[in-house]
Amino acid sequence: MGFRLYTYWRSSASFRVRIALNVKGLEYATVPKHLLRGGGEQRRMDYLELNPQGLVPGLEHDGTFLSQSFAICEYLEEIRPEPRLLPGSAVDRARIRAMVLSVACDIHPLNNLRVLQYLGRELAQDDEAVNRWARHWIASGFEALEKSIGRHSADGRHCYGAGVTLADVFLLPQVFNARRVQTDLGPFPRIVAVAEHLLALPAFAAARPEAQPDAE
Ligand SMILES: N[C@@H](CCC(=O)N[C@@H](CS)C(=O)NCC(=O)O)C(=O)O
Repeated sequence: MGFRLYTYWRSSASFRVRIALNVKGLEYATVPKHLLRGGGEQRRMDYLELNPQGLVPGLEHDGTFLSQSFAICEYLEEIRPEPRLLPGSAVDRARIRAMVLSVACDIHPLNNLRVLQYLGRELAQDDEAVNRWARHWIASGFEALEKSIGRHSADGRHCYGAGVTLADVFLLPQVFNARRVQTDLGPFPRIVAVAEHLLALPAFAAARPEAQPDAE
C-alpha cells in the first residue's frame, strides 16, 4: 500500500514530512485536507477518527496511521536509515533534536492556525495584532537558532555540520511561515543563508508549498 500523507499545501508541519520523505527517496500519495474550507477538513469526524488531535500531517504506512511530524520523521529514519537525518554521535543527535524541538515545540505552536484563529475570533485581535504575535515568537525563537547555527554549522549552509539533518528539515518550513507574516529576517543572516541553500536542493524544493498539487 505504501505511504499516504494527509497534508495541506501551506502546512509547515506537513512540509517537514514531505521533505523527509523526499530526502529518503520514499514515494507517497497525498490526501489533501483543506485547513480552512468549511471550518477545516482536519476537524471532520472521518479524520478525527484517524487523528484525534485534528492536525496535519498524518502518515499512513501499510495501513498504519501515524501523527506528529517529529514522530513521523523519526519513524522514517528508523525504517529507512539512509541517508541519515540524525547522523553522528549521541551528542550530535541530541543537539540536532534540540534544534528540531526549538522549532516544533517553542516556535511553531505559537503561530499555528488554531492559535491565531483563537486570538482573532475569541480575543478579538485584528489581523495586524495577530501577525505581530506570530512575528514576536518567531523572532524570539530565531534569535536562539541563529546562535546555535553559528555554533554548530560547519559550512554556513546547514544548521548542523556540513550535511542535511533533521534540523534543516524543520528550519526551512519555519522560514516560510516567518516570511508569510512579514518577519524581519535581517537580524538572522545565518538562517537566511541556510534556507537559501536548502531551497536549491531538489528534495526541499519539491516539498515547498507552491509545488503541491493542492496549492491555490
Ligand atoms: N506538533 C504537530 C503540529 C501539527 C500542526 O499544528 N499542524 C497544523 C498545520 S501546520 C494544523 O493542522 N493546523 C490545523 C488547525 O490549527 O486547526 C506536528 O508537528 O505534527
